[in-house]
Amino acid sequence: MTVPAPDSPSSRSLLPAPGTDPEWYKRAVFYEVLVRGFADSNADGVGDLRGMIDKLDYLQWLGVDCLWLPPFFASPLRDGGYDVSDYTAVLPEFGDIEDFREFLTEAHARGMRVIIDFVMNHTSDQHPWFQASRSDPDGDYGDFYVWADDDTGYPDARIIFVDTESSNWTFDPVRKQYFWHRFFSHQPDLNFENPRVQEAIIDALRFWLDLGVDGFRLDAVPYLFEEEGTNCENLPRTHEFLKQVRKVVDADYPDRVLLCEANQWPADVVEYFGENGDECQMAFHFPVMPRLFMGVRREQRFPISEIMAQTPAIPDNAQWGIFLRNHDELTLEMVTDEERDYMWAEYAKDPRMKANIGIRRRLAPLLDNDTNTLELFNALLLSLPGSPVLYYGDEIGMGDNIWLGDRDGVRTPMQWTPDRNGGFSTADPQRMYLPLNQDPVYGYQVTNVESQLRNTNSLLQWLRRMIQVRNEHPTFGLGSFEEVGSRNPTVLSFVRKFGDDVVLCVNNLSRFPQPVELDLRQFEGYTPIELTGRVEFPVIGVLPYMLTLAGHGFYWFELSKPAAEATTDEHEDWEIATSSAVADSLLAAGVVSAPEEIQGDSDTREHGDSAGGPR
Ligand code: TEU
Ligand code: CA
Repeated sequence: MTVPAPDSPSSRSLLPAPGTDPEWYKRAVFYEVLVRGFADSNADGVGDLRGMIDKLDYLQWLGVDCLWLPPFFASPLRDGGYDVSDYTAVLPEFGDIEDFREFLTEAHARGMRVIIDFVMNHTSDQHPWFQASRSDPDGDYGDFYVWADDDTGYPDARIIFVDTESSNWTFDPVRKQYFWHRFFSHQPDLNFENPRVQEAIIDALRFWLDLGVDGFRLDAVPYLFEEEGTNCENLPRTHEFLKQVRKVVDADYPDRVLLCEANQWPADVVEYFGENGDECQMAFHFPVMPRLFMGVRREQRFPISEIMAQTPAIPDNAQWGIFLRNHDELTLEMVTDEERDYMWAEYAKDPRMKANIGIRRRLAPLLDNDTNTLELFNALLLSLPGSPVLYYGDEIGMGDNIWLGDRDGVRTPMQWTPDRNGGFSTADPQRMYLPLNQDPVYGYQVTNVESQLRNTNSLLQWLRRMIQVRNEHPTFGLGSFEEVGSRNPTVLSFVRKFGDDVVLCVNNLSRFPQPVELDLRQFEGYTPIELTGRVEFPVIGVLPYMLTLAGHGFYWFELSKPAAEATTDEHEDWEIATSSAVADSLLAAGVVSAPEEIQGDSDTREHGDSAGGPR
């Protein structure tokens, strides 16, 4: 399978010189890819770093700017690598440091950055630190973990992996004490009260920064410190330590990003940016994700509007990371109990689809493999404020396997071709680290990169085109977000503004065609140009702007400024505006609630986008 050469390799070949593009992450499209699941270069049934190198041309062709690699460090792999037994060693199955160095070089040569996962909250119980801590309590590592004589401490801390854990304490028969763990009992939490732990973690971060990684996805950061009488999440000491990490990165490693994973409510997550933007540059926006699925299934924009309205402003140098799916279950930790029941009822009809507080399904099966819905969700991912984070395989609509354990059903091998093992590996099929999907709908025989490369109407080709359109408009990464109201609750509309780069996004969350009247008076005289076809739509007047949308349809309009001189009919328009007929329709469209609200004076014309529309 040959990947077509990227349009203009030269333009993307060189990354800006270090220190010259500190906020690259605000314009970037991220792509999460499991080393274990992408490509097997040595026929042992396990993906590896050399396999990743073989697929960099494909990722460059797709148009992604930064690759996020979940943990590939030494690990017993009991939690997908998030149980690290050596922070500075590559798991031999995946390759070695030289393989990683070459992977980094080859990615950078193609203009793609690389961030790697870093799990600082806990290690594997197989980590030599823990082995030493349990066997020699008074030794150097005796205080590297959180030990106690009983399991009564921190009772207000919730259990995260409710499917497997009944307590956050586990008794260790060697040390005859209990150790603290927020996740699996084989993942003891590090004791960040111990300055030597903090040093060891920063040393490990420096190891990878010295190698040239462009940043880290900081795993499970809300849980670094514990305190009696609290839920042991988002504590001030945790923020202090992350600010320390940021200082180190800013001081010695320019243009590197810290993307934190804090599965928390917006008000708590924004703290991870630091009030002066001195903590993490990026944070995942967990609460918006489930509300996209809720809004579309309820065919109501309110779940999305509300969470956007509840999302506080963030520091100038900060950026949200937005995603639809990732390597974990679709988490429902940040929704209300009724919303969680609704989501389970709608999206997890088979109990095997549930995992912990969430749903272990991939994007395409969650959306019943409906092309329009898949395109709508990806359009929202690429247009809502924040940098989009794609998940490997979702670009071709890969399926899942709910018969596999834990979250493995969404971590199956990438499907490249209809050939043996989907072109992922030439090993015997029974040797795969996880079986490839082989069902009639999502099986690799039908859902694979090769067939979609050769089909210009495939999801893959469509997504690539949309990423290109997004790259032509910096407002998607850098612009403000302003929802545009309308009386039709099934339509979510918003404007992204960045200087003259103004884009109106109109999204039909319902499966049925919908009409909508938008209050675009602040853009009176502007011409909407649809971005995928560059077709001009009627000039915006003072009347509500009428649009009709296909089921799950969406529009991206560039709102281009009117030519300087006002045309005659536009003047007449304005005069008419005051007439009663117009008043009625503005009332009918719910744009104003009383006639006297309709302004008579002339100033709206001049200021264009600063008057009228909702803020
Ligand atoms: O997950 C951390 C975490 O907070 C989880 O609750 C997560 O938000 C939830 O599962 C959402 O999907 C991280 C990793 O993403 C996960 O794979 C690891 O198992 C976990 O840390 C422990 O390291
Ligand atoms: Ca391999």
